[in-house]
Amino acid sequence: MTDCILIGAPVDCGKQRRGCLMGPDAYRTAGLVEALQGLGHSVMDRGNMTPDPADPPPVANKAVHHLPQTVGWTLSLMRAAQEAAKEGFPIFMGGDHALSLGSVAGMAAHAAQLDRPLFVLWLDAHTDFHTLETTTSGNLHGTPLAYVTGQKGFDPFPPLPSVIPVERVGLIGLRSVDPEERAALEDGEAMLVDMRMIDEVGIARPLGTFLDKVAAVDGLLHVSLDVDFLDPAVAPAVGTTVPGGATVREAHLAMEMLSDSGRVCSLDLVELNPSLDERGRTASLMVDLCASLMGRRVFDRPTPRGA
Ligand code: 4U7
Ligand code: MN
Ligand code: MN
Ligand code: MN
Repeated sequence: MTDCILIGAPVDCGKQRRGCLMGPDAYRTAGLVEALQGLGHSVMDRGNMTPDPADPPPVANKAVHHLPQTVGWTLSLMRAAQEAAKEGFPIFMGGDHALSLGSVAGMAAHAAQLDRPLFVLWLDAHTDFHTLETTTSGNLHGTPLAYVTGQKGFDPFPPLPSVIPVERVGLIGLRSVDPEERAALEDGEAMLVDMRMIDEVGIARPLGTFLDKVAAVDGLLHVSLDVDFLDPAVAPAVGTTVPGGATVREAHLAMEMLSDSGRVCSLDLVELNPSLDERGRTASLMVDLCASLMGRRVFDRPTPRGA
């Protein structure tokens, strides 16, 4: 039994194409509350948030757009995450991935207060490891992981209460990585799992290794699920489609293993653009994946390790 706290974060400033602001209501319409209640959890829907006012100085990179709004969302979400985490399990209903600048920074602050290490699992086609200096699209939904791991070049953003070391980050589903991101990540200690690795060894092995690492230091785990982690054939409602993504079963298996681990403390559901959906199928799939993460099973049995 978990106290789930739904936080609507209609962030739509992290990219050019609009529509992610409809995400929170699409999850409600697809039955997220009922699915969680059906699993025996209590659910508190806090409604939709707004960004704080913010007036950051402009940055040198002229491509960067919607900076004040993004900084404003980061401030309000950082606070909301810390408040919600004290009371239960926050589920951030996006909104584009710029929301994770705030949700993850806030969860990191929460974990630091508990004196527990926070790990982050990034399920995404992209690495989202640009800084305000390296981004060429200027789309800030491509930056959150660089910010929360303390990379340089985020001066207009609030200082991080707690930096997440890169070695506590795992990225799974990768198939679109820009040269600057690759250079920044290649020599680091993040666990990088691209689609080729999933093809070759499956998703269970690298995820199992990562979860063992979290357990070894009694860590907490924040999961950030980008719709484009999934193959666009099964999840079309996203602006940044990249072919060759995770299957429905690969995604469910990841969620089931995460649930078994008992380590997950918070979740982002990001990048759903309902105006691109087909009869709500992407929203429904995201709700089903969330249900798997929160304990839905066909039969109860542990994941066989070393299989
Ligand atoms: B998402 C991109 F150039 N790297 O910076 C960029 F490929 O949150 C994509 O993962 C960023 O959807 C995608 O614009 C951000 C691009
Ligand atoms: Mn992505
Ligand atoms: Mn993303
Ligand atoms: Mn893109």
